[in-house]
Amino acid sequence: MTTQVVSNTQYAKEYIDGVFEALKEKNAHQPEFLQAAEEIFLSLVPVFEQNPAYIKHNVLARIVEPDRIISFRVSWQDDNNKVQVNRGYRVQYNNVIGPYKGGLRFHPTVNESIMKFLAFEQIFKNALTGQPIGGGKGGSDFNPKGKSNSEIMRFCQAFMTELYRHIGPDVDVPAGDIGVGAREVGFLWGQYKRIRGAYEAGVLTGKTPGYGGSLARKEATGYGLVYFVEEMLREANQTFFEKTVVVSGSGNVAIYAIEKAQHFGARVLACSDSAGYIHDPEGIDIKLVKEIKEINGDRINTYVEYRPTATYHEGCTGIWSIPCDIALPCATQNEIDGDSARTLIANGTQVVAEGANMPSNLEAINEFLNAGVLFGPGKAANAGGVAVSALEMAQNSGRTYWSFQEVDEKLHGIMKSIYAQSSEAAKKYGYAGNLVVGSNIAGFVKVADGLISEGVY
Ligand code: NDP
Ligand code: 2IT
Repeated sequence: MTTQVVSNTQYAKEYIDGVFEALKEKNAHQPEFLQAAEEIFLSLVPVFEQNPAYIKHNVLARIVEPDRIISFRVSWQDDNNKVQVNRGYRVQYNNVIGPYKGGLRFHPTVNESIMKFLAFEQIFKNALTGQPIGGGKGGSDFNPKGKSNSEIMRFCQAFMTELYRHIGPDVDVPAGDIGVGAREVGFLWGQYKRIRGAYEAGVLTGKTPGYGGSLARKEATGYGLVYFVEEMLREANQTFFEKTVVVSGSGNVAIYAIEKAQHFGARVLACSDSAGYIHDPEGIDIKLVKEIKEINGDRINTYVEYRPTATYHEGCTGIWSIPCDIALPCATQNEIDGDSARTLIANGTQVVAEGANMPSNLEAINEFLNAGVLFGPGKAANAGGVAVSALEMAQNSGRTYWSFQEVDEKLHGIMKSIYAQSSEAAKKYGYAGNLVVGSNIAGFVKVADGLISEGVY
C-alpha cells in the first residue's frame, strides 16, 4: 500500500516536472507566464497523485497550451494627425466551462508573457466563480496616460475594428483591466455594435449601467476582495472592525476595496499609484480619492494638498513598510517581493489578500505561508469582478436588469463559496489553511474534469 502511494507521488511529480520543463523550453522569454504556471503546478502534485486518469489524458499539457493567441496591428491617428501603431492581443486560453472571458489591459508594459499569465490565471479564477465562463485575456501596449478623450476613443475604435471578428456573446467576452474602465468599454462596445449591426450586449462586460451594464460591476472586485477577507478573518474569529489596512493602487480595485473595508469599520492608512504612496494615519478620505482619480483623473500625490494629516512618499515599495493588520495589494503584478513580505511579517501583518493579479512573487508567497500569515491568492480573492461580469452576461441574455442589492448579494454569496471551495480543497488534499494550494486545486479540477468529458481533439 505504502509503496503504491510513494510511487504515485513520484509518478505525479515526474509528470508535472516534465510538462514544466517543456513549457520552460518553449517559453524561455516569458517570465511572468512561467511564474504563474509554476505557482499552479507546484500545487497540483496531490491532485495528479490521486487522479492518475489526469496523467493518462495529459490534461496539464493540454490546459497550459492556449487554444489560440491572436496578435494584431492597431493603427490610429493622434490629435496632431500623426499615425500611431500599437500591438493588440487576445489570448483565448480555455473554453471548457464557457465562452472565453477576461479583461483587456491597456498599459505600455503589455506583452505576450503578461497576456498569457493573466489569461492562464483567469481560467481557474473563472472556474472558482461557479459561473459558466472560460478563460481569456487581451489588451495592448497602448499607454492611455496623457491621451485626450478623442485619442482614447479613436484607439478603442481601431482596436475593436480588428478584435470584433474574434469575439461574440457566445465566443469570447472581454471586459476591463488596468487602463480600461467603463469609458473605454463604452467606446469598444459602440464600435462593435456599429460593425455587427446588432445589439449583442453580452459581447462585453463592464458597460455603463443602463446601457447594457450591470449595477455593482464597478464595485465588484474591491467589494468582493473584502468579502473574501471577511471569510478569512471569520475562520480566525476576527472581523475588519478597527483593523488597520494598507491598500496599494488607487484604481478601480483599490478604491472599492477601501470603501468596503471602511464600511466594515477598518482604518485604511495608505494607498498609491505607480509614482508613490500617500500615508494618512487618520484614515484615507475615500470621497477625496474618488474625486482625484475618478473625476479629475489626477495623480494620487494631489491628495496631500487637501489633507494636512497625510504625507506623500515617492516610490512603490515603501508602502509595505507601514505597519498594518491587513495588506491588500491592488495595483499590479510582482509589487511584493521577498523583502517587502519580510517587512510586512516583521511588522505583525496578519492577513495579505491579493486584489491585483499575481502581486506577490513566489518568494513572497512562501514567506507569508511559512510565517503563518493568512494569505488570500488573487485568483480566489479578486474573482468578484469577473463573477459580476458573468452576472452582467446573464442579465444581457435575459434582457433584464437586476438591482444593486440583488447583484451585491449574489457577489457576496459567490465570494463565500470561493472561500469555502478553496478552504475545503486545501483540507481534502492535506494542506489545511493553505488557500494557494486550495484555490489552485479547486479551480483546476473543474477544468480538468470538463476537458476529459469533451474527449481528445
Ligand atoms: P486601474 O487601471 O483602475 O488602476 C491601476 C492602479 O494600479 C493605478 O493606481 C496604477 O497607478 C497602479 N499601477 C498600474 N501599473 C502599475 C505599476 N507597474 N506599478 C505600480 N502601480 C501600478 O486598474 P484596476 O484597478 O482595474 O486593476 C488593478 C489590478 O487588479 C490589476 O492587477 C488587475 O489585473 C487586477 N484586477 C482587476 C479587476 C477589475 O475588475 N478591474 C478584476 C480582478 C483583478 P498609475 O495610475 O500610476 O498607473
Ligand atoms: O482580472 C480580472 O479578473 C479582470 N480584469 C476582470 C475580467 C472580467 O471579465 O470581468
